[in-house]
Amino acid sequence: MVKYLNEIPTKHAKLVAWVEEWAAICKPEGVYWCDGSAAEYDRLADEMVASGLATRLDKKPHSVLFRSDVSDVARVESRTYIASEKQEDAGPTNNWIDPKELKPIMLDLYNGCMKGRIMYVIPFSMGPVGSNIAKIGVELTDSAYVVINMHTMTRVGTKVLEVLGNDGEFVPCVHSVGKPLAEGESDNGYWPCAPIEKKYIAHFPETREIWSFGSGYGGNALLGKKCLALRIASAIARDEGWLAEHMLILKLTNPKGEVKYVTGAFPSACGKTNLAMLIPTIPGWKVETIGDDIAWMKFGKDGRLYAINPEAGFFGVAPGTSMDSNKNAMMSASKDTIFTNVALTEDGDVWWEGIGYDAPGKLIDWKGNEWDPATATEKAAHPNARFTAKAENCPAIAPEWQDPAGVPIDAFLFGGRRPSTIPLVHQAMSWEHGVFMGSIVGSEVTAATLDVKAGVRRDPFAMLPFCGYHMGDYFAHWLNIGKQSTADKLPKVFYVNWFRKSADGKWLWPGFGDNSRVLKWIFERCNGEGKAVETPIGYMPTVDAIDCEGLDVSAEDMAELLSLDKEGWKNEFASIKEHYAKFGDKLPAELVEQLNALEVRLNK
Ligand code: SAT
Ligand code: MN
Repeated sequence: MVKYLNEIPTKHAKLVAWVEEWAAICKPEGVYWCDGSAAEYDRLADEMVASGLATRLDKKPHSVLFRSDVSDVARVESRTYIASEKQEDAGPTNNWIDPKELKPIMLDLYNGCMKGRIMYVIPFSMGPVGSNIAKIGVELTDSAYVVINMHTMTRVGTKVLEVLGNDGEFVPCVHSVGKPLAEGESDNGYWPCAPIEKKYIAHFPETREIWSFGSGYGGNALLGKKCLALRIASAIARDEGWLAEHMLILKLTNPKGEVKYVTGAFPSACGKTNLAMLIPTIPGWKVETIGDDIAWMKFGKDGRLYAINPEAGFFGVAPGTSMDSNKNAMMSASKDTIFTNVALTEDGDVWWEGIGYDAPGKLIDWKGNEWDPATATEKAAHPNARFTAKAENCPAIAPEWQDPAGVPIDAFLFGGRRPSTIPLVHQAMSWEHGVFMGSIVGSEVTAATLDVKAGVRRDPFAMLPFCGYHMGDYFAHWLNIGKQSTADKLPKVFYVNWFRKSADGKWLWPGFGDNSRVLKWIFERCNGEGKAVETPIGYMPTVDAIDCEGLDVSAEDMAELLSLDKEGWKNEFASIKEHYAKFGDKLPAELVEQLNALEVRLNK
């Protein structure tokens, strides 16, 4: 028998039956239906502070700090699965496992996994409640940390159940930290999770289910984010003819008050959140934020693509975020914030590497140990330490960020960290060329920082860990999207590179607020203005087309940033061909044609 801790707030028979089925498997102490209220958030946060799992921050109003287990600090791609019925539907970029094999393994783990804990039922909406682009999910979890994070990152509770009605569709999401408690046992203030070999973050694209076990951290546990809004949604979007993308959304306003909406896909560690919240260095221009991580886009009746941000908050990387690098993110996280794995100061504030000032004395580091700036040999904050902050607390949030109709997109940006070859900005000559650009997105990695060989790590559309189906089919889907409208209505596609270095290894471009100069050219191009030359790789700005007023970059450096590196591009071909070979006969012929045509143009 299921013990309910509060009243069942819905008459949705299928939902209630599903909750009871999982309660019978997981065997929690009781089942609690979340209402999404501020009182619920405060009560759960207080309980976690009282039990020692969280620390109240005296210097940050209404904010708490958590320290995770040292084994549970990030998404684990090696334990993330696409369990489609056929292996070829998961494709070469995903871990595939037969659902018939995985489900019994996981059911075994789920059996009794919530003993001694509460099962929280979280009805949530990805996207403004009731928007026709939004989707509803329901997450079952035994982690109160997950509940309060979901409060900030999604729209939770009663209003969602109202939209769901008695028979609405929802994506079922099951989550457990995988650490049942024996009679009388408690967590003793330690972050509960399961060892790595028992962690599973599983997606069933055909049945649109998510099962997660063993981790309490970020995208492994907040199932609305990467699991639903990207992996499952990408499969739904393919079937329904729309786009679920790993993209920021920004609103760009020129001095005349004209507006363009821009989305951008960049691999991790390329400053996506910084770009979404950028403060322009050129007078009269304004950037406002719609979203910093995910965009869902559907065609409107007018043939344009309209985007919503399915999230309601930011799950941002703390280290490196400062008043200089991203003032708007710092302000967003100045109150009502959940910090995870940052360091704690003696006076109850947070600190991390790259916060912009030295540690103000001794700290407690992310592992809970004393940390002395004079003698420390390790970092005080984990490099993947996070802040969970409300979008509504961002000073740069656009007034229309919750418009259920979405915002019409004018331009797509792709980019990565490329110290050589790729110019500051170039524009695609057609939709197909734009899809080609997205398909070859990559970032340079050094052997020292990642367990992969040095060179360009291709991360097509920045979706490598997030595409819920075969990447070759995903490219084909993008090509199909272009056939559903006309060039004048489809977003223009641009490839940007803020990370170009000179031969002697110094940055050629200052980045951050000065990226607004490139956004200005993109804005002009969307208006059919902006000076450009046609080159073999696409349209590039003429040297005088980028607004350099007040910019501290020499004319030679500017020329290099905007030059076509023919030799570099020739080397690029081998690397692109190697990348494309992975997709076998699922690689669309249009992309091979794009590559061949580029090679011909460059060799002319
Ligand atoms: O942990 S998340 O997946 O939400 C963030 C990230 O790794 O990009
Ligand atoms: Mn992301």
